[in-house]
Amino acid sequence: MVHRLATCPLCEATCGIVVEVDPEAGAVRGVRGDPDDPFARGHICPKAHGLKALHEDPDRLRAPLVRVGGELREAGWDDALGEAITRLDRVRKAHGNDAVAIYLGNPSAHSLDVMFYGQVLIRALGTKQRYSASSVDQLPKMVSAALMFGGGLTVPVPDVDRTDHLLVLGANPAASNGSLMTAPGIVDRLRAITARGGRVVVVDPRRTETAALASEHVFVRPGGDAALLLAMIETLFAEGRVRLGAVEGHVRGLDEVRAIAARYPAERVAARVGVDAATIRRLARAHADAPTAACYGRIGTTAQELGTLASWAVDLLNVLTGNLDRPGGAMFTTPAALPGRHRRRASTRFGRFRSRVRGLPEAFGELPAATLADEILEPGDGAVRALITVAGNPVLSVPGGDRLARAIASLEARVAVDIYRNETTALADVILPPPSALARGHYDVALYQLAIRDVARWAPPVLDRAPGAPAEWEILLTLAKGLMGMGAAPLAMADDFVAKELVERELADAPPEVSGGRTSAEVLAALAPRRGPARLLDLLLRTGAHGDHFGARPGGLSLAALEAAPHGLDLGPLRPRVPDVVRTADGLIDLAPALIVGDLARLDAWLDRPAPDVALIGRRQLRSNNSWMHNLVPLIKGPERCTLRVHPDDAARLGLVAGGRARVTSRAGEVVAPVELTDELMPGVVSLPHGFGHDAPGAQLAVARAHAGVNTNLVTDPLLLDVSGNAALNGVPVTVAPA
Ligand SMILES: Nc1nc2c(c(=O)[nH]1)N[C@H]1C(S)=C(S)[C@@H](COP(=O)(O)OP(=O)(O)OC[C@H]3O[C@@H](n4cnc5c(=O)[nH]c(N)nc54)[C@H](O)[C@@H]3O)O[C@H]1N2
Ligand SMILES: Nc1nc2c(c(=O)[nH]1)N[C@H]1C(S)=C(S)[C@@H](COP(=O)(O)OP(=O)(O)OC[C@H]3O[C@@H](n4cnc5c(=O)[nH]c(N)nc54)[C@H](O)[C@@H]3O)O[C@H]1N2
Ligand code: SF4
Ligand SMILES: [Mo]
Repeated sequence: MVHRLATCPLCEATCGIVVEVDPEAGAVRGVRGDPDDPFARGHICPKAHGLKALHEDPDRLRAPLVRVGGELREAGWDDALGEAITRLDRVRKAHGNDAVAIYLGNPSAHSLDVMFYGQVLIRALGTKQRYSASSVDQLPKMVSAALMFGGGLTVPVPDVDRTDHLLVLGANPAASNGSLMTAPGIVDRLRAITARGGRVVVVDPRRTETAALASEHVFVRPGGDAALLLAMIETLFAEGRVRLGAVEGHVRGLDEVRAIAARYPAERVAARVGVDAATIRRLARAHADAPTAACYGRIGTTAQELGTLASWAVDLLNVLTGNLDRPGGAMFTTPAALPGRHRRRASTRFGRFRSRVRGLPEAFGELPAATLADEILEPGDGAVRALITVAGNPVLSVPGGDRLARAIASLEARVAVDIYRNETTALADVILPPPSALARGHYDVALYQLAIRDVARWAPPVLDRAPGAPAEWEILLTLAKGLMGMGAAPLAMADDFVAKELVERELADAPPEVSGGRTSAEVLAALAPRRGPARLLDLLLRTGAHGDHFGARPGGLSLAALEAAPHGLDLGPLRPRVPDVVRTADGLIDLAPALIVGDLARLDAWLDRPAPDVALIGRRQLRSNNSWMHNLVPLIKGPERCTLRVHPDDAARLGLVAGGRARVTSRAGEVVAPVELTDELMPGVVSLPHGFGHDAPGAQLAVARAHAGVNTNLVTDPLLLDVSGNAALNGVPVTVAPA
């Protein structure tokens, strides 16, 4: 029995873990927190134990599946990969590159393999039909950050360890463990704020597990955040409390913001938002008067109708109270590995083309996932005829899941790279399962960009891969080279090509010192003999902000340096980064981007529209992870979780009883779910978790099927979108009646 260090890949908290393994048997005996991880300090949540169950899950696919005569059958790797390429290629040859769509799911953000080689596959496809879970998640924040700061991931992170005042809107880190805020052990960090005399204020239509830890909880009507925050900002201007602090001289659009805010006094928005005017003004003063304060918004502020406006307003509040870019406020990271770090161009990539059927804007090269079904089902030139999903389950994650399932079933070719035969992948012609997460190296390139301290931790694979089973990056690269007509080229050669390309791209705009004056060829030679994701990571680390510049900066970071520090490195608290971090065209933070100002018309319409009788919101649960951890007994056991939570007053009014069943109906569809009564919900708001509905034919999820629940995304509406194209999964108008 040996103990091996790893990083839990299951959520954004990036907890260091110790995995007890029997390497001979390839078996996992147990998982515990790594007390010597300087960031997580031994903290884990129940999901970490799920890693063992995940590794052992008999339903987790160990061999590829290929559809033969209508049925998915086990196949060898060469055959399955060949079959996938042939089927996709046939569609491309017949209908063009844009006939093949690709959807990347959430675990992509937790996997070096998919981060790097998913992009290679996308480039090989050369398709405009790109989708990901981003557009059912954080896209509004990315659009607002790109417009304000010049980069989609230039997102300010609340400095929770130093703040005196944390205002949380639409996030439940006590269940989610934090998002767009990598902060392991977040519950302790929140408790520490109040313990040191600070305040935590939670604004949420539900009195959540996080609200229970907070100094104050304020109910808000779903969708009300932008109006609430603008009204708070109006108070700040009216009372002469606006100050820019560190970013003075680095912003533009302040006068415009003053004029905008003047239109949203607390008294105008109070009734519709569900927060009285006195409370709005008090919240504003508290934020401005605190020695330091940070405003933080998450899914409740992004996956809603006014998500981009709300995301913008969150950062505006930070700017206007002098809290952007100062310790204890909202700050930017200095990540150790940052792709494209030296690119100086502004990277607002929005609306450069539009979706064929609904004319929706592209964002960061992707189209809204809510319109994928349209692009498949609507015949004509440019219709999608094939789909690759990588680490995604859009049938359960995207609004209009039933229609999407029908659309996927109608395709000429479907390939899935996934560890499960789930509600989406069961429709595929070929499923290519990557190895267990414990059999791959791990470094959180994406999540460390959003961490509350600068940190770096590399974990080599805990277990060996099964003989003959390719790594996920090898699966993706094999597909890519096959689709580029280079199927016969050795994988190692294709990988050298990928590394060469990345080196050239990273060095193109970089000052010569980051490579210690080396040419691209010399850099490539210095990265040998590493290959795969580890080589690409080493490049980013060595040319990165903390890098060793290939020896020119002794003591700097490299993958070797991280290998020598297996518990991870703490690179310190967040530091002021403005103006360096700002990449807008003129180098100034844009407080009033035209796209966002233009969207205020929708906010006005929202304010004028009466609140729906009942609005549906989502709910995350600690022992769950979107749609894919319901097949693990230790996590799913216990009382039924896919329940409709209803306030008792609403229940009385609507004729619902605890334990009875309710039919939830929207414009888009309906589900029937068991009722749970609780006054934690704001009256007029009901809540149903997502990721359930595990009764689809063909899926191989025996445990999940026994806890099937219903798919809330049959009720959420593919037509209800934010200006960014993100789905409004929260605040869906519904009617609720006994079933
Ligand atoms: N109504 C409603 N809908 C929502 C949300 C909501 O709040 N409410 N939340 C949205 C959000 S924030 C998100 S991120 C999306 C998630 O949407 P998706 O990403 O589409 O769905 P997941 O359930 O995360 O599915 C992840 C898939 O990846 C597979 N997988 C796990 N690990 C690996 C791996 O290492 N490699 C590969 N190839 N596959 C792997 C799993 O088996 C699973 O099939 O759902 C969204 N949908
Ligand atoms: N255990 C667990 N952890 C997870 C996940 C999981 O499924 N399970 N999923 C992961 C993923 S993919 C993500 S993106 C993150 C998400 O991380 P969080 O955003 O922290 O997750 P949620 O629990 O969905 O919190 C959203 C909150 O918004 C509230 N809300 C809904 N509508 C509104 C609104 O209009 N205004 C306001 N102010 N609040 C509103 C909801 O009541 C809820 O409390 O969590 C990640 N971590
Ligand atoms: S908080 Fe997230 S990263 Fe930490 S153990 Fe739980 S699931 Fe894993
Ligand atoms: Mo997400």
